[in-house]
Amino acid sequence: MTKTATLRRASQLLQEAEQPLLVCHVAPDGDALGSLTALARALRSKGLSPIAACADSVPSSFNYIPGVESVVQDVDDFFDLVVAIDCSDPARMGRFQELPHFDQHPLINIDHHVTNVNFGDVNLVDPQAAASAELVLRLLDHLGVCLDETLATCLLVGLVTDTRGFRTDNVTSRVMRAALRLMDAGASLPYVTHHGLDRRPMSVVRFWGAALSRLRFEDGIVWSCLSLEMRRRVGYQGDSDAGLASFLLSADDARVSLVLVEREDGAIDVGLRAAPGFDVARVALRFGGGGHVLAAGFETEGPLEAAEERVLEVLRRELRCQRPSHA
Ligand SMILES: [Mn+2]
Repeated sequence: MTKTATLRRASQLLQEAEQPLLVCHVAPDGDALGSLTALARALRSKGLSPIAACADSVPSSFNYIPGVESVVQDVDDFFDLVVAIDCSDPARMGRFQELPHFDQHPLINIDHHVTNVNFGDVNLVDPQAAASAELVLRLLDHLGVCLDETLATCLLVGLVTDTRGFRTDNVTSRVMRAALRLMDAGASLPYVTHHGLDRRPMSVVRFWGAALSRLRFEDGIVWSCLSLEMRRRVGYQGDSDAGLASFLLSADDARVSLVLVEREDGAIDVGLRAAPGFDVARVALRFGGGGHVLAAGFETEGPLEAAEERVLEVLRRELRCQRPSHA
């Protein structure tokens, strides 16, 4: 659990600020954007003028999150505090770190990744939290913010998407109680589940189709690689794997799933998922990335085939050391 002293320090910094810069991670997901928009709205209700920012543009599939239209990609306004949301390390904030005077302001780090490097002046970091949204809720409680339907919806997006509908192994009765509170405040679970989990753009379905046609399975590892050319052919413009790694892990006998996506700049985005009993955060850390025990990712150098070989080699080695006793 978050220490009260940490919550107190974070609240204090926020109350002393006028225009905090709130930043979620690049290639944003539902938790990043839900937590970002919730905190922005809550601080506005407290008389602050927060700037909600994400270095990458927000895909239209997130338009169902209230307030997402006010998330900016460029910041030239004054700010006097930085709040990093759902970022395991400073690089996840993207180019905002290069803003003049960025380092001269205090930084609150709100995150739940087990690989978080505690880069803030205040680290509201709890790897047992199911989502950063859970931590934002704790902070809002501490600030005495009253939950309304919009706030509750934003936060429920974080809980639902990061737990894939309350089915990850970090979902405890505490997480469910947080969700109940959000529903009592007016958030609709069917609305959030429908938009957050059950709908995806046609280009994503085509992207999955292309990836599935090149599926490989060996030694408990199921994987696929997506070249830039394939991605262009199906019209998928995102850099993420669009949930594909989680889907691949649903295959019987899959212990670990892996998706490598070639980006415009030639670098390769790698997403990893593991069945309970394996730790892919360790693998991601070795490549300079981060994440959770069962879901992690990193970025590595191209070309695609070389990256595939490199990652598989490390993964096979890790799987041999980590082989659970029942295997
Ligand atoms: Mn998260």
